[in-house]
Amino acid sequence: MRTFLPLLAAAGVAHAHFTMQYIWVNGVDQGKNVGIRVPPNNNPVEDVSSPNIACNVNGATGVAQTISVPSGAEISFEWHQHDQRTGEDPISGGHKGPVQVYIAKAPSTAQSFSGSGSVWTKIYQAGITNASSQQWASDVVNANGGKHSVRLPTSLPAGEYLLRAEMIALHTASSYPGAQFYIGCAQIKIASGGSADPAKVSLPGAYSGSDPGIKINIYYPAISNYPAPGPAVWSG
Ligand SMILES: [Cu+2]
Repeated sequence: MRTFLPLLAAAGVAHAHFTMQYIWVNGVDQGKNVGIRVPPNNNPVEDVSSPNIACNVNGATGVAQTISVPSGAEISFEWHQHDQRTGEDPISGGHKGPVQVYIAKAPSTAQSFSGSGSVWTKIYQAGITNASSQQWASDVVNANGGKHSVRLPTSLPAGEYLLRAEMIALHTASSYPGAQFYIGCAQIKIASGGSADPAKVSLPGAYSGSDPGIKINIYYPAISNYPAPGPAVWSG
């Protein structure tokens, strides 16, 4: 029995996980979990070949609400560890890593769209945000009330979409599996837009466990230029 005690103690100080809980549109909070495919708990996805890498556990199934957004809207994503907006760090500060955002156009409604197939376009990425202090995008999110933002390209066609925000915690990523993928998908409807048809990737498919941004020791040597996994950002 004695030998279990250190293990229990170690588990007690493990970093708490987190989920995406709010979407903001042009600075307006849309409400808790509105339009969001909520996973059953705050655990990360670690298997990049799993269908869960698209929209988290149970994320292939739609929810009733789809959020209307104007063309070119600024969308903010807000993450928390637990069912509370205050009283603790939004995300536990030990979770260091990049933030990425993808979008996928639904053939019909966002609610009926699973997000499978070659449908995803990356529209945002941030990795190391200050090399000298080894500040990560996740540190900025934590300091910003759990929020990060992206502006939707105005050239996106009108229609319904899945928006996929991802925070990858790399504190245990020196071997694979180890990187922790925190994923939140929201259903949005863009009323008007352009006619862009950007390059797309599939999830799973775009990531490999040997990607240098997924299997990575973030503590040594110091990172000056993080090799973000997945495709290049499409800026519209
Ligand atoms: Cu965690």
